[in-house]
Amino acid sequence: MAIQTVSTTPFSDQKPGTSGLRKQVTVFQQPHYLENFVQSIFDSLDGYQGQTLVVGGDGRFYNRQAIQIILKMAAANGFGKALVGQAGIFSTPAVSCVIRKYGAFGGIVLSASHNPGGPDGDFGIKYNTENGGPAPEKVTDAIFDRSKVIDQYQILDVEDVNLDRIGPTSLGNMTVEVLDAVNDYAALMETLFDFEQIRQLLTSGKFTMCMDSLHAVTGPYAKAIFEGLLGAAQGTVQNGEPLEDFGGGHPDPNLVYAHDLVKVMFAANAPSFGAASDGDGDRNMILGNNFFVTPSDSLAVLAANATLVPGYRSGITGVARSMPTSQAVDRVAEKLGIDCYETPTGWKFFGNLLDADKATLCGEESFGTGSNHVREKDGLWAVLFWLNILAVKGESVETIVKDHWATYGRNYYSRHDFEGVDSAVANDLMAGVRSQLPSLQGQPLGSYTVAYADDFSYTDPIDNSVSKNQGIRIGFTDGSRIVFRLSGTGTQGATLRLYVESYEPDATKHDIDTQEALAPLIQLADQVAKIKELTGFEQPTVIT
Ligand code: G16
Repeated sequence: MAIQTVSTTPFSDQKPGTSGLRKQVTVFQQPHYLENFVQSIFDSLDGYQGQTLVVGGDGRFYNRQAIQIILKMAAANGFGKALVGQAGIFSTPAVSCVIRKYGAFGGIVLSASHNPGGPDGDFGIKYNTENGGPAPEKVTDAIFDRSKVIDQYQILDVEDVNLDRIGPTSLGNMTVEVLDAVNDYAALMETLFDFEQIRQLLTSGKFTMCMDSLHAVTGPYAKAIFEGLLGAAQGTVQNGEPLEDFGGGHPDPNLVYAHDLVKVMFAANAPSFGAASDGDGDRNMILGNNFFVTPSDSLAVLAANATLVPGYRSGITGVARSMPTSQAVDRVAEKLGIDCYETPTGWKFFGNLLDADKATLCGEESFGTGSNHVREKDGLWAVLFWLNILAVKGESVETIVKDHWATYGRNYYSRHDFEGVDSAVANDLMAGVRSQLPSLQGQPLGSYTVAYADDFSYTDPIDNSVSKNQGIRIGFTDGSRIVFRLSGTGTQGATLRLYVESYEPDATKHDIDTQEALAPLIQLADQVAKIKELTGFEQPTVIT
């Protein structure tokens, strides 16, 4: 049972992005690459000797190999126990649930989320702390600093662990416990939602549902929960078999990549309710019969109706959204008399607010919604939340959303992505917009007047840490906004994200096509940033 100490040299590109380290599989397959990063994680932590580490991933290509390496390194570094999902699979919210339930020291999540998988696809790794949430920036910064100077790592020279057999095995002095990947998560969901009422809805014969797991991690969870515990018809879950390459698709629940579901939900005789989740199960998309719910609206609807759901019956303490997410939830918070926090993009920024009970529900425009039940966003939780509201209200998704707009006004909202832009061009474009900010303040722009123009900076209200340069905002006096950001999750070139929002209080104007309603702002954004001219893109690659 020899502990090997292996000499290594640093890689210069191990800086975690919005959500951990994401690279092409081929990068992770380089000798020592994964090992260096894992040892850098361990070297940045204190006090884990004899403690428990949770390890799991979304089942993408390289998941099993990576887990074997991580387990052998955890054992060599002195962890006492590792909890692993069967077949190496855990959805990201399930990792968070298991860390919290078993009082683990932390966890390692293997996923590149919505990015494609397979030998030529992407892989990723991130560290979650004992609250079950993604490590805050001070930890990821420490990991990156360590990765720049690392010169050795420890690993056990032993046979691989059988990841398919549930139960404990020994790995050196560490115990590896293989857990059913679904049980603990499903049990948590049963404490939050009225399963009996949802079961009645799903078996009433009047309500039909289609859940698309996009051949990613939620397949087994969705089948066990919807078709098993809740009695939905067999076949309710489509693309429910997790595949190492997600069947060649992008496991990204949006109108472009979840095309199978979109086809079903926008057909004649479409089901009453449709939903999709992403590679690692933390994102969600919600659809009604021929109706799309924007993630920002979804957050607002959940907040407005939270007390209909058992887990939130006593009310929510506050809400939080990422800066580029629409301000729809702000209006709900105002009406409820609770605080609404605006954070940078990245679920890690919600952790302190949830721990301090300042926010109960959180959400992002990037198809992420969650609550204080775990410390990750949670795709199936959002689907269950919607089902619970639908079961109580007995109305369609479209009626619920349109009634919401009639009460609060509608925040027209869209995100335009320009993927695969040359990084230097993208940085120049952002610098060009940044340089205009001081002169824009108070000025007319098209038919709008600029109320503020800045580079978003966030001071965490709990630990006072400051995160600067989190996206350029140009806000107008009528509440409209355009926001520019470079994605922190891509692996090739740069992805420019343009977020556009305008507020319409008049219910007679709530049925305009979103792109049409936002057209003047989209044009202004191009005028300010010269997107077409600088990138050469005539159109965005993805519009959500
Ligand atoms: C991650 C983060 C989210 C973020 C999203 C997109 O989600 O956890 O907070 O909104 O990336 O980030 P970006 O705009 O930088 O690409 P996931 O689902 O990829 O883990």
